[in-house]
Amino acid sequence: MKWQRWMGLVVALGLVVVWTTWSQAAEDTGSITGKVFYNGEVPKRTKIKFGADPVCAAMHTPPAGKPAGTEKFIFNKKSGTLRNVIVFVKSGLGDATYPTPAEPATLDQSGCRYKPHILTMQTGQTLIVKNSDETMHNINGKPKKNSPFNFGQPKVGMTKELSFKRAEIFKVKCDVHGWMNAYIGLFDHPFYSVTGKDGVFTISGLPPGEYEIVAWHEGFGEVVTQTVTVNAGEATEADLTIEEKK
Ligand SMILES: [Cu+2]
Repeated sequence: MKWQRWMGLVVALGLVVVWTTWSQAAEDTGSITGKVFYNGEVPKRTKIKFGADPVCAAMHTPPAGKPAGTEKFIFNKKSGTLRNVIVFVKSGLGDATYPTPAEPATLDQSGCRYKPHILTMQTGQTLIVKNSDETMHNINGKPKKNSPFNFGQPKVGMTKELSFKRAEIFKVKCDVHGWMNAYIGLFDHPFYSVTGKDGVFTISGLPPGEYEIVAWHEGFGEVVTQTVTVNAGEATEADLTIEEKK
């Protein structure tokens, strides 16, 4: 047999092994899915005042741009749910370790806002901080378990790579534009999800077992904890409710 044929055979066998492992993994694991409801008075969502920086203001003034609402508390009226809630596995994983994603996470400064407002990623993963605006931004982060950072990106197109060793959730802000802030959620495993417009979270790929999941929101902190059982090949439903702070 020529070497090309041998190579072909080796590649084919490799693919079979990869596929089998992947399909077994999908069958052997389960997921947790649900909605994060909010019960209480809904604070009024106002428009961000971009006036201080003419470049920012222009991007949010019709007809060229559109106004944007404050990001701290976004209630999804139709479903009664809350957006920008991180739901993650807090305990139950034991000593297992997980590979670091090769894909970087990106925190973009665009339209004088951080996108996304809530960014989740794994420890060790690369974070690309980038400036898509033709104005000066500054990225000031004060994590407690990782090294703090504070740097400016005065020009459009600038990028900087960061990475973090320890799991925690911390705030990032821009000292030039007082309304600009974001949160970075770092986890030492891949089991986390952020609620969107529908308030839904999904955590998949979990080995069968009992887990403690937690909901975190920037206005409430770690606010709801629930114990959930995961079975292989099943999606366990777990709705969470955040109550108004009184
Ligand atoms: Cu800024």
